[in-house]
Amino acid sequence: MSELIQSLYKKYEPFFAVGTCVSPRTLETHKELLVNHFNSLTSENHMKFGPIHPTPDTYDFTQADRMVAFAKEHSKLVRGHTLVWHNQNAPWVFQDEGGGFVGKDVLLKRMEEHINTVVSRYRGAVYCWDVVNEAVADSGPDVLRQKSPWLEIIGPEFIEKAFEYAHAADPDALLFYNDYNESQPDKRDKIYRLVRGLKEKGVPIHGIGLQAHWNIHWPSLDDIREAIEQYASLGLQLHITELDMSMFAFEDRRTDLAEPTAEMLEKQAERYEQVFALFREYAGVITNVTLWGAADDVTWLHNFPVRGRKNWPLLFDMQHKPKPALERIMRF
Ligand code: HAH
Repeated sequence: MSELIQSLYKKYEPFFAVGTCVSPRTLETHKELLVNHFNSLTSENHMKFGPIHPTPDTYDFTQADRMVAFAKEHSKLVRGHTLVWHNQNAPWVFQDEGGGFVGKDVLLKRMEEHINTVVSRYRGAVYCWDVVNEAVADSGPDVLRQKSPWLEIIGPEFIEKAFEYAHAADPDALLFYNDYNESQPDKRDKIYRLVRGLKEKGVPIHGIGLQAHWNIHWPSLDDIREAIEQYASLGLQLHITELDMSMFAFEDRRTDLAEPTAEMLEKQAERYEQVFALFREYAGVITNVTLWGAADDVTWLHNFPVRGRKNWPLLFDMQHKPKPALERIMRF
């Protein structure tokens, strides 16, 4: 019973903050879990460009304001997610009046206005921002993901510009580059080179976000450790920003499982235990570990990468009860 288990975030207070993403719904449906077990909150969707800035002259801060107020009321940190990404944008951003791409100068102006408005509004309330999300290519020789309108219109400097605008809007906010497959050696090297280049240019960047969308088979503990070591060598702090531990390999197409098997739950508990032990080892550089969901009933992985494939990747189950994984990361 969650009443009987010790608070997750309190147990980890000597090491790092422990967070989760939230939605307008989970602020209500998962309130008890949020209040008792997490001390950092990230909006799963409502600070993204599309939801928060749907048309050129309108911002919709309703849901973001609500979660920031909740965080304030319950003394939680807030991670801002995310300012510049190739997904979940409002289509107008990249378009001119004829429906074609806008020019570089116009897009830079729009980006600056957006970042300035959003970051200024939450100055003092949001302590860190995922300024640029997922700009690095998954495979192939290119460092940067080629299919991004930000890159296509502005060129590679869209990244440094985003950090400069964010820093100007809130000089106290910690600014992060955030990505997934961050522990996969080829992509890890690209992320490392990108961030090293930014640091060398004096771009205001303070951390790397490791999304950590992992599963019970992958990535290896050695690859995770290697990634942490390499990123940490840049002298930045690291946040684990979107941790979940899927029961399936990425390419597994099975959709017939209604419940996790006992073996899956055990394997997952073992993996969570191992990765949290590793995070504690690096508590000097890792300052926040955020899960991508408070409990298994609200994970994005019920529909990604396979529609309708039920998944159980988090620390609390469908009924919000502690799973074996939670018990194991509390035992040290
Ligand atoms: C993340 N992308 C995003 O950062 C987050 O905003 C969203 O809510 C969910 C996941 C992860 C991702 C991936 O693991 C594989 C392919 C594309 C995107």
